[in-house]
Amino acid sequence: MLVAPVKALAFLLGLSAAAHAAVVTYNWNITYVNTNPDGLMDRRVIGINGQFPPPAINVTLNDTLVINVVNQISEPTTLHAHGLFQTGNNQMDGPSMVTQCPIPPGSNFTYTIPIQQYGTYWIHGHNKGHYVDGLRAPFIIHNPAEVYHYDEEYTLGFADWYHDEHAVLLDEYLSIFNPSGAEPVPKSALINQMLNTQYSFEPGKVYRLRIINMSALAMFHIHIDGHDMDIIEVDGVDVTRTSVKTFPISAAQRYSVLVTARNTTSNNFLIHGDMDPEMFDTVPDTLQMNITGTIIYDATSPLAPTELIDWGEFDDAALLTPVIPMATSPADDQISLTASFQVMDDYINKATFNDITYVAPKVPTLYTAVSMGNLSSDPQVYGTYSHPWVLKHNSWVEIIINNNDAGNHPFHLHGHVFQVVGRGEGVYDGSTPYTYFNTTNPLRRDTVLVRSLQNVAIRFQANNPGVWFLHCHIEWHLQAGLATTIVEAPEAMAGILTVDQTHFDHCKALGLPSSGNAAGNQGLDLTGQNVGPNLLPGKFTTKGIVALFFTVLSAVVGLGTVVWYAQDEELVLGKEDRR
Ligand SMILES: *[C@@H]1O[C@H](CO)[C@@H](O)[C@H](O)[C@H]1NC(C)=O
Ligand SMILES: *[C@@H]1O[C@H](CO)[C@@H](O)[C@H](O)[C@H]1NC(C)=O
Ligand SMILES: *[C@@H]1O[C@H](CO)[C@@H](O)[C@H](O)[C@H]1NC(C)=O
Ligand SMILES: *[C@@H]1O[C@H](CO)[C@@H](O)[C@H](O)[C@H]1NC(C)=O
Ligand SMILES: *[C@@H]1O[C@H](CO)[C@@H](O)[C@H](O)[C@H]1NC(C)=O
Ligand SMILES: *[C@@H]1O[C@H](CO)[C@@H](O)[C@H](O)[C@H]1NC(C)=O
Ligand SMILES: *[C@@H]1O[C@H](CO)[C@@H](O)[C@H](O)[C@H]1NC(C)=O
Ligand SMILES: *[C@@H]1O[C@H](CO)[C@@H](O)[C@H](O)[C@H]1NC(C)=O
Ligand SMILES: *[C@@H]1O[C@H](CO)[C@@H](O)[C@H](O)[C@H]1NC(C)=O
Ligand SMILES: [Cu+2]
Repeated sequence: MLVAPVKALAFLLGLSAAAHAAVVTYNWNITYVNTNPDGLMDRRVIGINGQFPPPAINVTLNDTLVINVVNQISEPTTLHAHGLFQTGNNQMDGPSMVTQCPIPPGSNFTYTIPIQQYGTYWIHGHNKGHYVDGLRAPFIIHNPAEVYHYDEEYTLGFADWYHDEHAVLLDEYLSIFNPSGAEPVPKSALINQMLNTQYSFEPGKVYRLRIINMSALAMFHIHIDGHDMDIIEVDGVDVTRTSVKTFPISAAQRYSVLVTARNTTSNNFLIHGDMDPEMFDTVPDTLQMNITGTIIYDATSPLAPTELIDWGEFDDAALLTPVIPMATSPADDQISLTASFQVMDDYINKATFNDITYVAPKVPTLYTAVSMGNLSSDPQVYGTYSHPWVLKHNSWVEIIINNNDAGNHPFHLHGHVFQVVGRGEGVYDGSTPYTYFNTTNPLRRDTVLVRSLQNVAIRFQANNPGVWFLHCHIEWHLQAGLATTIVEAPEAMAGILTVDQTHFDHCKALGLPSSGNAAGNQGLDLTGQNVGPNLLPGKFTTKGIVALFFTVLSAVVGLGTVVWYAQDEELVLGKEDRR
């Protein structure tokens, strides 16, 4: 049964006859569903109202979106509307233990979100890896005054797909038996969590394709046989029309492209999403790396052959320019974050920013911010392992994200689009002047890919008081601790932010405190705060640990396994060697 969203008119006080806004209500029971989306494996997934895939959300600028959630799965869960600013509405942002206690099984929570922006977004679970198990859907916000003309639109949500549940894979990933931190490799990839999607095209029409990467791990390269793509939107920001043959899209990023239909119906054409093998430690023979949807002009026409495409270089920030210009300002404060993976003193390979692996506090950080009075400006109250950064209201902040790892990482900041102002090689050490792309009108987006052994500088104005999570959007890396907490303008939260009683009821039901500092205490007494693993004493390097691990293992398992060991060591160390 598909439950249609309920649209109701909300009357605006005031004189404007033209502007009206609707309250759009979705009733979403979060449920388990048994299904076989890739045709290879029946499994339990997380869906909505007994349906899979979850339906897309479709609203218009200035609407109010209401999602009545009933948690009917056996674990606490939350929803996060990715890319929404949630100005004055931080309590509806959704990341578990950052802005809310998760919704206990059997309980309800209503997400009420005034729609203050437009473009292509997505909505997904933000507790544990619920989105990897299917709890993700496109979230489209229409602008009645679109910048570009088009006749029709389609949304393509690309995602990787696993056969085991996230919890099972996470146990294998964050394990002493995986010292190199090799991520679980997906079994397949899907468009809109289905196989064989089709998009009907008519000659003469212009189509807007909204392309969303809802993956846990994989990066895709997009191209369409026989058609050019003109990029017009990046993460909700309209950009100057730019024609491309192919472009890469990292986890959580979105692009809209305009595609002009051909003049004849004599062929049908494939839309390609090719997974980038660079992300995977091993590529199993059985994995279908390249997936396709089909543009249908005429069901009886033959398929045009696949064109060979050179992925080439694609530099989003150098290529694309926002339609609504916004100059950058000199930064009042600069934060430097260095991402790396290290075997910690629990002998598990964890992700760190500045050698700290994120561990959620006992009290969701937003509740600490609103309950600590003037101490809320002191980062100590948020706990060591939530890794907080307190920003002053309306200051301009530059964050340099250094990627000191062999893999590429897409970093996402909640509550903002930031300016991508610069990019450099290696770890920025502050000694040389930074080379900026463009301070006149830099690209703005909410998820930026930082390639291996490079750094990216982002800037934004701290004009959205609230607690905003900053993290890698590869779900495995978030679970490994690649996150930090931005506490924006706590001194300005009073009078702007509220937290409803339902939040506190959920904490109580889960046996969690809902006020006080990160440990649930008063003042600066952090006794009993959640603590993470720490770095091992200096002389142990990750590479050393990996080698030691296999040496010990081979001694334990015996000589009979020498060949197997040698193969595996090469495989595992291959990743380290790229450092
Ligand atoms: C949305 O609301 C803003 C602020 O009230 C108003 O200026 C704008 O015209 C509205 N837009 C639409 C499409 O209703
Ligand atoms: C959600 O589940 C409740 C039972 O808890 C049921 O009454 C209701 O009809 C369901 N709603 C939808 C939209 O499926
Ligand atoms: C989205 O909503 C708009 C406005 O209500 C409607 O015209 C359109 O058909 C909807 N699109 C989808 C895919 O449901
Ligand atoms: C939760 O929502 C469902 C469906 O809307 C309703 O039947 C149920 O009474 C609600 N439960 C609580 C505890 O509010
Ligand atoms: C989505 O992003 C991931 C991680 O960045 C990437 O590996 C995958 O190929 C992307 N998918 C698409 C369709 O671009
Ligand atoms: C379609 O045909 C018209 C008129 O012949 C031509 O101007 C136009 O470039 C063609 N468009 C495409 C996409 O081939
Ligand atoms: C996938 O497509 C790329 C080009 O985009 C090609 O180089 C590669 O060989 C293809 N892989 C498979 C397994 O077909
Ligand atoms: C915090 O507020 C208290 C009482 O409201 C006041 O006594 C104290 O001086 C303030 N502390 C700081 C650091 O402003
Ligand atoms: C920066 O962007 C502006 C606006 O798009 C453009 O006019 C200018 O040439 C760019 N400057 C540089 C140095 O790229
Ligand atoms: Cu990552």
